[in-house]
Amino acid sequence: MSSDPQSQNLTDGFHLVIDALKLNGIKTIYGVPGIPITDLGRLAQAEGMRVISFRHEQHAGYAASIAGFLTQKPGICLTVSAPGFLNGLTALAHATTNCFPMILISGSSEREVVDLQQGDYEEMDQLAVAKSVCKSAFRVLHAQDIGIGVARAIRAACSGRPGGVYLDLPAKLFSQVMDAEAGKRSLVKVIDPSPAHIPSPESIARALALLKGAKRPLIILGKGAAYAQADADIRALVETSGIPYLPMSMAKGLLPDNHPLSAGAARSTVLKEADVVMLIGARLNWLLSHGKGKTWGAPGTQKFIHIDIDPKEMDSNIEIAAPVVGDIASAVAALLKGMGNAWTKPSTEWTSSIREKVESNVAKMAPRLQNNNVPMDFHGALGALKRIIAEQPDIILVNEGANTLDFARSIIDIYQPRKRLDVGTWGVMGIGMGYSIAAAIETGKPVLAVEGDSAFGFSGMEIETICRYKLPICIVVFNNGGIYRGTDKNPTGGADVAPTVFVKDARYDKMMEAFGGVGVQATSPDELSRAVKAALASGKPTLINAVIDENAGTESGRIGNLNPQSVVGKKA
Ligand code: ADP
Ligand code: TZD
Ligand code: MG
Repeated sequence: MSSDPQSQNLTDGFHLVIDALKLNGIKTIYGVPGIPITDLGRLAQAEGMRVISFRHEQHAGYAASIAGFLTQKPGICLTVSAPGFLNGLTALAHATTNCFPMILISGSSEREVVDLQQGDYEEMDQLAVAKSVCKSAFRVLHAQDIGIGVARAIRAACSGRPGGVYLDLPAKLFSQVMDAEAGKRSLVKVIDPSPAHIPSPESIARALALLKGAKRPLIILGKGAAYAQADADIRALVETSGIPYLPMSMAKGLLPDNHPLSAGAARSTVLKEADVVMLIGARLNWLLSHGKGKTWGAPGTQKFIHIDIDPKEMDSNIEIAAPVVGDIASAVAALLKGMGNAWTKPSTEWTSSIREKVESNVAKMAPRLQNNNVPMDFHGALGALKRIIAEQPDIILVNEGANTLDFARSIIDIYQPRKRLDVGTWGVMGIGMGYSIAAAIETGKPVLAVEGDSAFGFSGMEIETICRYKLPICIVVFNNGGIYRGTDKNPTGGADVAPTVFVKDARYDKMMEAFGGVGVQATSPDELSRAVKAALASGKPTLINAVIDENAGTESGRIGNLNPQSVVGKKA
């Protein structure tokens, strides 16, 4: 409340927004200041909230989205009107697509002027624009409705399938005053924002019957399972059932990647050969080839159990023999209970054949991960980072790029839940610094960001934010001189370089030094290892320019099959 004695008995829109957020346990705001929300940030800080100011709203938005994933509370992104709002919108859409709870709060211009299109400062009908990319969108016009507006936004973001919510707060709202007592009464504390969805007993029985009859069962864990924070039960389900599991990228670490039931290094074998597949918080989207085609077994030979909180997800791509609609914690607990103590584990014929495949693939890879080549290749550099994470498994790994992403995902083992954060459902570049900042702030753990040089560029300016808040983030830029590789040539022989190529021998480490952080150039895996260890030991913001052979990558990393290529008119 205001310290001005004249207004002891009054409150205003600014304070009501802050009080409403605080009442609901929200402690951090990620955003960029400006008209009309500058004072909102100032006052929020004065009232004890953490207000993290970014250089661009997109990265504040990505930070909010991953804060939502990590904490199950909506991450808050605060922006100015039209352009600031639009900059934050990409992240709001991203949060919705990835099922992360997030609220984008944007100031907006005067309704009367906007609606008559009379040309206000930063005029835009933001509510209408936001609607198509988020789960829900609300606008509050009166101070007495702020409490209910914030409550609706929180419940919409968290309940059912989590997602992005837009909250439009017109400039006039902030200076509206009302009686402080009435204001306090108008606030709403959301009780049980993501209520349990207990799956029906019939659906659990159907799933168990299918699992019981399976000869070659497989569990697929997705980032919904990581989000659900039912870590102990998920591990117990895998171990009690004895069923091999495959973690999707951000589900790595729910069980340690070196767990004897991990089929991670035998992905193509298990997807083809399993006869019953149980999906837990993973969609059958492009990342799983839609559950059909040559990645999978012959049509009709595989049956699916699907656990998801969103009923519409069932049969989205193929028939689901046993839909289990409910929240993962409740569903997994019910399955465990139903398995009891006398569950028959799958045959060792199935589990040992997977084990052998995993071990032979791991053994094949091992020598390449020890190489100390200069210039580095992806295996040598990532081998060094893999060994560091094995020694310090509470590090949060943030990862983006093409080759840098695909190689790191398969090479770096993760040992704890929610320790791998990456490009997600869209394969989006630009999450790197926003995710790193929120991961450091929300968890207090050290962060290692492994970034393609192109990927890093999308959010690179946020290294100033990292240095400003002195966050324990170590960024490793895998500098291969371009997108996928640095070797493309302009076929015309003209002065412009090819569209995928960057400045040769760029020194990203010097950028970090400009803001008082530590910059290091690493040309060998040994140097890289030493630099990362020093960064982790000091906790100082560090950027390591890891020089990677410009020939080392392949086009589009491992998803080259999705890349249409011209068959006509392409010059050699
Ligand atoms: P991945 O990319 O790892 O395969 P997806 O993002 O495709 O994962 O899938 C996550 C799924 O998890 C979504 O369909 C979402 O509805 C679901 N989900 C998220 N939280 C829960 C929860 N608490 N209980 C059940 N399902 C959840
Ligand atoms: N823009 C956005 C927002 N997301 C994208 N995924 C892309 C563009 C296209 N894109 C990829 O899919 S990967 C990538 C781009 C630009 C960069 C790959 O280069 P890199 O990684 O340097 O980050 P490698 O290691 O050189 O492959
Ligand atoms: Mg690159």
